[in-house]
Amino acid sequence: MGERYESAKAIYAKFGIDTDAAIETLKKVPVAVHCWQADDVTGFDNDGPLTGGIQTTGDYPGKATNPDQMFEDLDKAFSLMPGLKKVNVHASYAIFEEDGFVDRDKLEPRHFKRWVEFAKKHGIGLDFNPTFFSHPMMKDGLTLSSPDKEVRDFWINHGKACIRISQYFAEETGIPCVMNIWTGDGFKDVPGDRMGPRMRYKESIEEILSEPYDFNKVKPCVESKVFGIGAEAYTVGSAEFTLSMAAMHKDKCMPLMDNGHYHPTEVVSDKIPALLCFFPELALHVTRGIRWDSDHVLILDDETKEIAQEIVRNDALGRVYIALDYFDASINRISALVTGFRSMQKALLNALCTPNAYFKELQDTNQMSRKMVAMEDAKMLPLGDVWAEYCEQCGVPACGYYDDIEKYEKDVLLKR
Ligand code: RNT
Ligand code: ZN
Repeated sequence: MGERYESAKAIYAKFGIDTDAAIETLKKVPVAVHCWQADDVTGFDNDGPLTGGIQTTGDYPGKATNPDQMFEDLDKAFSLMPGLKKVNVHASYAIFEEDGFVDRDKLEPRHFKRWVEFAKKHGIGLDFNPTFFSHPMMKDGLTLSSPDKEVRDFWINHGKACIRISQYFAEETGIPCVMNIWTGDGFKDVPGDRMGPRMRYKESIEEILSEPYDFNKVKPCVESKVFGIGAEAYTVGSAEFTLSMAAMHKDKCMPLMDNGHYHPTEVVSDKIPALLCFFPELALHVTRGIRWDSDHVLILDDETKEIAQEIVRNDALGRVYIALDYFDASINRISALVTGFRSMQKALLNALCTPNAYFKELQDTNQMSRKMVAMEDAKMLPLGDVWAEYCEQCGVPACGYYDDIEKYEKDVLLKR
């Protein structure tokens, strides 16, 4: 334990904060790392373009183009991340090596065996996502809400297959699997019927959720969105739609909020405590939108800090499933994975080292001026020294990790 940590610990203690306890708590909070940052959301099951209203920009060299490279990159990224991970897998990352290709409606647990092996090697859990995009059965921009029954049935069967795979993940790892339902279904221009697609979407999701699963192990959730690229006028799975969906099926699914998916002045940090009043559990995609749902790499910005604060100060670390969701193809992808994960961890550590009980007391006794001053003072506490101690205990560098990534780029990525 360094001198700087000793001194920081004493400073925090004056504010009633036990930094050792904060470090121990943080070590147990899982944050799901999204595999799709490693290959620009390409996946292993198709050669087509990325569709569904999302886009990656940039052509930085060295992206993972097969399972071996994916696992190699995730191993490298993990070696620079302190704390507890999960891996978030999309159905498009099925691995067919042994038995040949099957379409998404026919996927089976065996197609994800290597993901389970990877998780077991690291002693971590897996999250899962049906992939309702980058596929020819997305017809006229629609999947589960299509007016064509054949299209809907294909995607319903995909959703059901994904429930079975999620159950397999949970059983194999012993850790619950969050399974997120997101579709880019929507229209570029003003629709002539807004409710029809939503009724079909509702019925399709209900059918997917009729597949048997243990809700203690499989945690389906529904993610909302305000708009997508090419679907600017209307999104079927809007905020009100998905929230109502989750509320009506509280015994078998949860809401998922992606902080890139709201109007620019709305903040997910404020929505977390609102939902915690009603939902036992909820899920997040933490990202960084710039002007719109741009999925930039997470950094330690104000909203990331505030999201972490709302989880911690409401004692909800056990009720909120935290996952990352961004994709930047213009920079080194290992640096994107590592930096985003570390930013979330820093935000959580910051929250755990904040005198929130004191702020609450000041608010409840209407000492608002003192609260403002105290909150500003807290921003100057020596968090960096606590972070350095945490990283040391986790066996990763506290900063300056890019040299290591650059070496990996030279030795591995640029040789691909
Ligand atoms: C898209 C959603 C969705 C995807 C992933 C790949 O806007 O945020 O979560 O990013 O499923
Ligand atoms: Zn998302």
